[in-house]
Amino acid sequence: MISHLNRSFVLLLGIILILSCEKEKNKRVLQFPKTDLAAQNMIPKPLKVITTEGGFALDQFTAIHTSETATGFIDVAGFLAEKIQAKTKLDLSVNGTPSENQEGVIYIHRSDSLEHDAPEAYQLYVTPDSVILNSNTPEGAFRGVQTLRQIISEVPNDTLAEYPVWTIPTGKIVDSPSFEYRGSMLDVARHFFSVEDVKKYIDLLAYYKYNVLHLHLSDDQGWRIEIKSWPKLTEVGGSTEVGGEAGGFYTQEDYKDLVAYAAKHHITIVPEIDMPGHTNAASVSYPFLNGNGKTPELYEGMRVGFSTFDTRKDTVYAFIDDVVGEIAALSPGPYFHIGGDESHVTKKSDYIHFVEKVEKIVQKHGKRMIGWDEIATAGIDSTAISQFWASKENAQLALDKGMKIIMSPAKKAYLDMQYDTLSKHGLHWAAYIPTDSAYIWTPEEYEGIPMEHILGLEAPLWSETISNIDELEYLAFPRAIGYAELSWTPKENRDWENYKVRLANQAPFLDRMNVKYYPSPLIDWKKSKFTYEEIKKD
Ligand code: TNX
Repeated sequence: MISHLNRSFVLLLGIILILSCEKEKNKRVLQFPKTDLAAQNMIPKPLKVITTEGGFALDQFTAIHTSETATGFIDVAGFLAEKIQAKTKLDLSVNGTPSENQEGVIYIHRSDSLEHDAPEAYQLYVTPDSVILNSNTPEGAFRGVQTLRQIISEVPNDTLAEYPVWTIPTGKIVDSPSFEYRGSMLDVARHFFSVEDVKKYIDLLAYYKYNVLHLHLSDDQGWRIEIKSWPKLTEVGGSTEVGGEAGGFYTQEDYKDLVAYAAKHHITIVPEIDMPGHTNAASVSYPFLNGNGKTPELYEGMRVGFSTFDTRKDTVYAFIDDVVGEIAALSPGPYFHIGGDESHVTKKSDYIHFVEKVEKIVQKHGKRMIGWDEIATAGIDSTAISQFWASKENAQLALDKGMKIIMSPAKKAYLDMQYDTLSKHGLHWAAYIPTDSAYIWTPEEYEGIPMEHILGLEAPLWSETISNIDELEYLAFPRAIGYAELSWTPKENRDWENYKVRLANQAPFLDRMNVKYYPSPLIDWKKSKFTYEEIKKD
């Protein structure tokens, strides 16, 4: 009996055979010298790349096929078709009936016999006739699709035929991530960013194989998510932001839309409600929450560490139960982030009491708690995750408790740090982080935290100094691209000189996406043939 997988493989071979026989006469075998795929465009650099001479012709006669019954694969194929359309204007069919003109096929195939068994592992084989992307999961196929997008030539080769043909260099890629958690955080509290802005950030993160977007949804300057049982949080607490502009917030529908959009990109949203400090906006909305002894007033400055919840009131925990419950119900991911940083006006014993109580609430709502590194000072259990940002001592406390750690050291991984003294936006309290220094460090070994305890890497983008998408992009890019490689590619395969070339080659993509990246003078940026405005006019 042939298994379902084998059946689909036989079908694939059939399709390839029919197509290659029918078209033998006209077949265009694209000849070009062996290219080092990895040295050219791909970020993060895949684990193993074997190149061969030649190319696959991507044109109007190419079709996409998938394992039909493998859940999620058709969506991944649809995503690929959409992105190929955006890049080339070609409309490729997904699982259509082969037409007699059809030439090459891209097959996205579910396979459980890969060299690596991580859920996001994939293998990509490109020959002149076919592109075969194998993975055991839709996530893995989705990551492989990003690799494929990156190696499709930027412009069509117009000398080959009367119609445009894009090339995909032939070879084999075997790939799997080194960390399971590869994230960026966006602070939508200090300045609010619209659903559309966040979606664009998701598009860009997905292209570099990120799988987590952490949203910092509340802080002293603003509360950004609708809580139906506590409506003033957004009515009052959502009305301000740093610098006195109008603020804003996501309705639950907006948030669901973001969660769904992220899921389509195989990205998990991690919601954060920062407490017991960073809570001024909540306490202005509901003053009973306040524990700092002053009358809370709306705040639009940049100072930190002056606010706290009253950690000894039952009503505060009833409030937190409602908030965590509503957000957890909208968040399919496994995590809930409770903040926990810089609670400078909370007594130490109160802080510990608070974190321990909130951990139980988070668990009751079926989520695993994440908090900034200070949370490890409380008596929490090993399932909680500590996000290392500043304190080695706190990291050690987390290790002693057997907790996992997310690496976000401010000196290396903070996207809001200025590149240098000339940077238009950003802060520099932790460091200046130029593009090379963002890349040249080893999260696997940082501060002696053992690799087995590292869940992954996250690059936070705090927004005190940025208030629109252009400014967001200036700070995030190109550094976020480097963090993608640090969290996917093992340290043995990383090298700044090699990375620099691949980063330079991202310029056409970034331009096409209208990303206002910081043009670091350390990089010899590849000039795009067309400006974003010219591409849009087409
Ligand atoms: C520290 S990092 C903070 C944030 C600020 C950031 C600015 C951390 C857990 N807390 O409240 O926005 O510095 O760089």
